[in-house]
Amino acid sequence: MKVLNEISQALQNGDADLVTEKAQEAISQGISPSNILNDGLLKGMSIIGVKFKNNEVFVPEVLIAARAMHFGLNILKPILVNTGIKPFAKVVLGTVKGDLHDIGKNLVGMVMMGSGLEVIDVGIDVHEDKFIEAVKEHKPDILALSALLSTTMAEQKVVIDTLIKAGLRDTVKVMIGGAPVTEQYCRDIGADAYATDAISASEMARKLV
Ligand code: B1M
Repeated sequence: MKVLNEISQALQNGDADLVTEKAQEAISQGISPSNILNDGLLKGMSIIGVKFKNNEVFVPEVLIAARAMHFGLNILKPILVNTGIKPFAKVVLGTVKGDLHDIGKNLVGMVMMGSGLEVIDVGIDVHEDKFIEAVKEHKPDILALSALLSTTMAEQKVVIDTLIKAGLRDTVKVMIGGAPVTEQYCRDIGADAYATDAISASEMARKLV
């Protein structure tokens, strides 16, 4: 569909205003949020990811594409989040220490909210002690840890080890995710669940509780 290609292209160009305009146009054409997301926004971001890897674009271009992605997600957020379902469980969600990637985390949070979970987002670059404080304060059913770098995924284990030391491991289920994370890694570090994307993260969260 033309408008989805335009969204993808505008995102690659880092044109946040055009992404906003085209995302609104796509909604008014009756295109589903998941199509807008997968075939527009995420398609554009994945092309940027490949170009970044191949040194065809650099951090500044990726940053402005990420900003455009946030604008697009903001247009979809009301549709993804407001399904009118009463929250049945609580999730504390954050990106681990040393990691600044938040697009995937935000998306996971939105889909979880839309499927009836209360989500407390503690942000990015979150120190293990801050996760522990959040568990003590909010008493969530699930602690959801995102990591996008192979260098920061080890922090997911640090958080689990810190939960054990604090005597809190049995009070909360731990879910992990992010591009470098695998099912095997989930088992290795003693997490309760792993999910590959936002939809399966919300389905997995429902199963866990
Ligand atoms: Co970064 N970056 N980045 N980056 N960046 C990656 C991740 C990379 C794969 C790019 C590449 O080389 N091809 C690479 C990591 C390599 C590795 O470690 N294996 C990389 C690198 C190296 C870096 C820097 C080190 C670059 C540098 O400075 N030289 C640096 C690190 C900064 C830091 O964090 N300390 C860096 C910086 C950045 C920006 C700040 C410029 C920007 C982030 C902006 C932001 O998030 N606000 C950025 C971006 C945008 C990317 C890419 C291009 C896109 C990531 C993204 O948002 N994808 C990325 C390349 C790529 O992924 N193709 C890349 C879209 C998003 C919806 O997908 O985040 O995977 P994703 O989330 C998915 C799933 O992973 C899953 O569900 C989500 C939705 O479906 N998921 C979960 C995520 N969390 C989950 C939690 C769950 C369950 C599922 O349960 C709890």
